[in-house]
Parts: sequence; structure tokens; C-alpha cells
Amino acid sequence: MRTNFHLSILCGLALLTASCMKTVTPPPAPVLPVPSERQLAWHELEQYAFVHFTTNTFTGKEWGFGDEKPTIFNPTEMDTDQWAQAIRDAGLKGIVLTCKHHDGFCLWPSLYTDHSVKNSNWKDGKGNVVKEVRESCKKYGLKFGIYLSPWDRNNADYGTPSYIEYYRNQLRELFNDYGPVFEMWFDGANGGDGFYGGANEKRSIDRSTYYDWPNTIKMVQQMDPNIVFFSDAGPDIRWCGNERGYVGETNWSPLTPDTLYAGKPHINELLNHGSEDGSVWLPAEVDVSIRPGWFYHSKEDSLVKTPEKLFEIYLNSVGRGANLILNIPPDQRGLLHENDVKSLRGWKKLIDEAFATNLVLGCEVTADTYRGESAQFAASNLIDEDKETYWATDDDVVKESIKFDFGETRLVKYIVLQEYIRLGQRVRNFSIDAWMNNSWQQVAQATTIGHKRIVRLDQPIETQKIKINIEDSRACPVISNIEIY
Ligand code: FUL
Repeated sequence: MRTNFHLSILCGLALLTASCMKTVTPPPAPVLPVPSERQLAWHELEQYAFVHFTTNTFTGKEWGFGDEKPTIFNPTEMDTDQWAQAIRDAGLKGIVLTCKHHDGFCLWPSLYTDHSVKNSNWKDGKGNVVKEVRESCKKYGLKFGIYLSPWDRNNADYGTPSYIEYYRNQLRELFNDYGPVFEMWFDGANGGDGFYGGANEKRSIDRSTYYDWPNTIKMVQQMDPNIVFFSDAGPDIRWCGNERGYVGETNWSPLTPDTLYAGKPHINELLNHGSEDGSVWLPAEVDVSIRPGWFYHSKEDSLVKTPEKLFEIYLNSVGRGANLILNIPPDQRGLLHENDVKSLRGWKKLIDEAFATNLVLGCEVTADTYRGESAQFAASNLIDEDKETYWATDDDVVKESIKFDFGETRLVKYIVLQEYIRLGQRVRNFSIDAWMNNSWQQVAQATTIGHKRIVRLDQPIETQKIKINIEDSRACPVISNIEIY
């Protein structure tokens, strides 16, 4: 009796296991390349501030020659809390500070040079902008990033091997005293002429070998393993190829770094679009200033970008799967100017208004097919507000539609889509239909999705149903999130 009982339990278990095995559908295989954990964390930030501040703020220049007297740096009402608060209130997630720009002037009292705040009149030479910004970032919940210009027009050794040691010593000071650092910005600008300790000459370097980047990067990674590096060509984040505030409408995060070298024809186009068959994950960052210049100049007070322009930049950067680094330069008082703060506020208001009511929450969502007909890959994952769950199709399905029914007529203007990029970037093209006059009518067409795509319809439309058609994909589509506003 006991044996029979055991036997039937065993049989039951075996049957259950067999039936479970039959219904488990494996997730899609990744389409390479895929982002690293560090890059995934960076994608989530989406937007942060750039702050350009140095002697240029006081001389009116954009590129200081390197012969500026440190005493000229003298902000009168310096308040980094004011910067951090305005930046946080605008929805930006961090600050990347120009700790040293091309003029070589250091915003912290570096032990390795006299060309710094320690020889300025500001706070009798006892001030430290890097430290103050670091502390304000902490106070306002912002990440902190470092820009340290490789080109140094002040340093007498620039162009010789000893300058590389100088540069690395400064990185050690910054990372040891002001970390953790979320992003390091290596600027590709190398103009040639400069003060260079009084030599007043033109110095050329071989960009590909002089800085010995692989070893510098290794050194920084040892100090801060979570850092991501930005430069024209990565290794973690790439430049978007312009400083006007947009990445390509088609924007692939993959790119093959071997195809990137200065002087290559159409390089900026390549940076702007990435490449579908790229060998590494190298997502784009869009760097743009709220003013015409990177540094504050009072003559540009009336030329601050409007909230509407900033909103367009947002759609053309974050809305195309890139991150946005928006420069807001402090003025001679050491404050973000009233006009800039006003624009930031207006911009945040536009974003909040545009994305106020997500119409998909609680609505009916269906896809004609989903992977293995398993709930794990059903369309409901698109609207569960969990970015770790996703809708996916069977491996041989690269063209499929998803339908949303709001149950009543609603006004639609924006559609937000996100791929589950842990498994690679896949979608090549998609279109959007709206149910109007008893039929589906195409209202938009777009190409890549990646981390995020925001489609703005030409006109807001009244409709009860929206259909998203994935038209073509490198492999079965894997979408984690859709929002409709
Ligand atoms: C450029 C620099 O030359 C500009 O001054 C600015 O810092 C910008 C972000 O990068 O390459």
C-alpha cells in the first residue's frame, strides 16, 4: 500500500515535470553586441547637465590660451547649491564639471600646478569648486562626472611624455578625493597653439598614440570600476557627431570602433547613426549647450534656448535612444543665470505636460502572436511598468503588430517605446496606425528604437485604438515598454 502510494506520487511528479518541460519557452537568444551593466545603468540616467566654468567665464573667451592670470577667476556670489537645485528640478540626473578646460586652469587646488583656484582671489585662494560641486551633488541626489581636458594650453610640458604623468596625477587627485564618478569626459579637441609655460607656440601631437589612452583608462577603472568613458570614439559612450542637439533618426547603439578615426570621411555621419552590424555596444551621447557658447558670456543672455527648443532637443536625443548632456554655464557671479533657470523650468513643465497621462495603463493590449504563447512573453508585459519583463515573438517572426484599445476615444500625441536592450538592439522599422473612420490609418513611421524612442505625431489625434506594427527587425522583436500619451 505504502509502495503504491509512493509510486503514484513519483509518477505524478514525473508527469508534472514532463508537462512543465513541454511548456517552458526559452527566452530569445541575445543579438550581439549587448550593453554592459555599466552601460545599462548609464542608459537609465537619460539626461544630465554639463557645467563649463573657468577663466573663460571672466575673459569672454571660449578657448582660453593658457596665459590667463589665475586672479581673474573671481566669482562674487558662488553658490553650487543653486546650480544643483535648478539642475535637479529640471529632471537632470547629474553634473559633469569641467574641472580643467583647454586653458589648463584647475577648479581644485591641484598639487601639480600653480594654475588653479589656489592662486585666484576667490575665497583668498582657499576655494575649491570641484569639492563644492561634489557636495552639492550629494545634497541634491545628483551623480557627479568629471571633464579633464587632455589638451592643456598652459602646461610647459604639453607634447612631451612627462605631461601624460601630469595628466594621470590629476586624475588620481580627482578620483581619490571626489569620487565616485559616474562618467569621465575625454574631449577630442586639440587645437595646436598655446601659451605652454611661455613658449607661445604651436604644438602638435599624434592623437592616436600620445595620450596612451588604454593605460590611462585602466588606471581610472582601477580607482572607479563603475565609471563609463565618453570620447569621440568610446570606449563606453560615443560622441553623436555634432554639438547641435540631435542624434540620427536611425540610431544604432552598436558601432565598430575600428571604423572611427579622425579625418575619416563621413565620420560624423557614422557617429550620428551608429551601425546595425557594429561589433561593440557604443551608445551615443548628445552634447549641446543651452546658450550659443559653452561658457557664459553676458552678450548671450538673450540667446538662451527656449523651453520649446529644449523640448525638441529632448525628443531628438533621449527620444531617439541616446543620452542628453545639456550644458548650463554659470555666470561671473558663480550662479546659473536667471534666463537659463527660467528656460529649464519651462522645459521641465513641457515634459511633465506632454507625458502626464499614460493611456495604456489599465487598457487592453493584444498581439497576434507572442513567443511560445507563454504568458512570460505576452503583450501585457508592455504595460506592466516593469522594464525587466517584455513582449517577444517566436524566433522566425520579425514582423508583428500590437494593438491597444483604450475603451473610449482619447487624444493621442506621443508614443514611447523601449526595447529590452539586454538582449541587443533589434528593430529596424516600425509604423503606427490609429483607428479612424472605421479603419486603420497610418499616422507615423519610424526606424530604430533602442533604449527609448519617442514618436511625436504631426497632429494630436482622437482615437480609441492604436496599432504598432513592427515592420522589420534583426531578429524577433523584444520590447519591454510602451506608453501612449
Ligand atoms: C569641445 C570643446 O572644444 C568645447 O570647448 C567644449 O568643451 C565641448 C563640450 O567640447 O570639443
